Amino acid sequence: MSGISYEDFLDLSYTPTETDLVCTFRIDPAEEMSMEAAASRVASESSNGTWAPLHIDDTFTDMGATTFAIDGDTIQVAYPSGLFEPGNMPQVLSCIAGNIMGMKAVDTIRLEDCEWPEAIVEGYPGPQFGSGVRREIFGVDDRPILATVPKPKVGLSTERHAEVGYEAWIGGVDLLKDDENLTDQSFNPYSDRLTESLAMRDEAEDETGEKKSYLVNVTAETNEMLERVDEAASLGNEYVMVDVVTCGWAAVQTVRERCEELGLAIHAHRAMHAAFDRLPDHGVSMRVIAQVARLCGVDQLHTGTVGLGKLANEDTVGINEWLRSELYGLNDVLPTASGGLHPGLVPQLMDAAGDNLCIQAGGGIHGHPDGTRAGAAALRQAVDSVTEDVPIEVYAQGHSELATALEKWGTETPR
Ligand code: CAP
Ligand code: MG
Repeated sequence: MSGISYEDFLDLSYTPTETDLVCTFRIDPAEEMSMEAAASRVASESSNGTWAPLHIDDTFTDMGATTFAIDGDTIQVAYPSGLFEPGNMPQVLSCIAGNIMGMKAVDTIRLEDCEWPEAIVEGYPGPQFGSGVRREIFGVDDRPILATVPKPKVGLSTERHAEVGYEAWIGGVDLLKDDENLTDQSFNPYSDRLTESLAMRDEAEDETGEKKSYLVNVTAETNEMLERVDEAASLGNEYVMVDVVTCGWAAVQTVRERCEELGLAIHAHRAMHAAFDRLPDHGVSMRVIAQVARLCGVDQLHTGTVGLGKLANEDTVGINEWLRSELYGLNDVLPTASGGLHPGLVPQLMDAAGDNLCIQAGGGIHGHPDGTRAGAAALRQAVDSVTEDVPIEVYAQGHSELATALEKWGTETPR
């Protein structure tokens, strides 16, 4: 018989193996708790330890994690890959972002980053299309794809919602997007909305000669969600939208499988992420949420607006770079910039975030003084000004919709 104790999970001479999952945390130890003791408890509680010393015998498989680095308030923990069930994202998060978030040994703890080894990555499908949606669905690879969410976000009748979509598609956006608050309510039922919107989509395609598609929100209980996915595919749509944090990663994994069978792309909205990532010293960073989303296989993911829009953002550029980085052959994810965007912000956005993007605007299109169609045209013109390398104010001289948008909103962040 021997034992394990929560003090034994610290070894500053340990070098992670190539199969270890390495997690970086920032921690603030509780009063009278040393950094070393708190760091050791993080590794213990998130692997095979607990608050009390334990007895073990030789039938025990050691799946203990090791805190191997401490630098100021930053610690690094290596987890053996055998600790994790292959392909089970909820189980991974129960370990690395579970009980430790509430441990009294730390006042605050934030999971900042993960380095995912091939041994774990190979259990996940990754995105089916990733940024390939631009080329494969729209035949476009020299500009961001553009999306719009009708506003008011809820309360529009089905007919009105579809008309707003039509206006926006004709004006120049590629994608109509449901708001996350809109699923299957009586004022605008899912099936009716899907059918009517796709009929409008077909008209808009005929009139513009461009490919158009619909980010229809299927978010619901998992079985219900699968039925909605099936319906979207059977009516000839190319996408579904899933609110990935609120519906949970297990559900995302199930939807991803079905979408592979049906050839549908997944647009991931991220409502509730700020409950985890907004406090700078506690929770789970958006970077890690984005990593989880890529592993589980979403094709597009909201990652913020580089701080230009209406919502607080964390390191959009760094997250976008990670989403595009090589990850044992997994496809990349197309970042979606959204939240308070309008045409005047597009040059700054593309300067910081590039053109391999989806740009999504609600108020910045439907709030245009001349309505949705003009608003959509203005957003498209703003993108054209960047791709044609003409200053936006100059481009606006020959494009009245853009000129009106600039008069209204300038190039400022909205409040
Ligand atoms: C944008 C939006 C999106 C947010 C989500 C909204 O509308 O539809 O849900 O962008 O934020 O309801 O706020 P506006 P994020 O264009 O009218 O702001 O992308 O940061 O997850
Ligand atoms: Mg919304």
